[in-house]
Amino acid sequence: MHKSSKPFFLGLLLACCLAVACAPKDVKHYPIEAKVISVDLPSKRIVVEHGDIPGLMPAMTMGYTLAVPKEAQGLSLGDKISADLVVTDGLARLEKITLLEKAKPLPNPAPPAKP
Ligand SMILES: [Cu+2]
Repeated sequence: MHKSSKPFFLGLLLACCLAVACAPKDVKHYPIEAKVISVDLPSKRIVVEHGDIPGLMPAMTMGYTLAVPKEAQGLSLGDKISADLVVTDGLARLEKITLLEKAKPLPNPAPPAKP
C-alpha cells in the first residue's frame, strides 16, 4: 500500500512544479496614446508625454524601453503615437508603436539669422 502511494505522490509534486514553471508571467497590456518628446534608438529608449493610464499611473512625461526600436524610427518631438504599453515583472516597454499624427511644422518659423 505504502509502496505504491509514494511514486504517485512524487508524480503529483512534479506536476505541480511544472505547472508553476510553465505558468505565464504576469503580463499586462495598456493601450496608450502619447506625444513623443525624444527618441534614442541606440539605447532603445523613447521619452513620451502620456495621458492617464487607468490602474497604472497618472499622466506624466517619462522614458520607456522600445521593444522594437525600428518602430520608433523617424519619430521626433511632437509626433502623436499610439502604442501598447506592456508591463512584465515591473518592467515596462512599448510595443506596436503607430504614428497617429506627425508634428506640424511651426506656423511662424524664425527668420534665418543674418550673418
Ligand atoms: Cu508614466
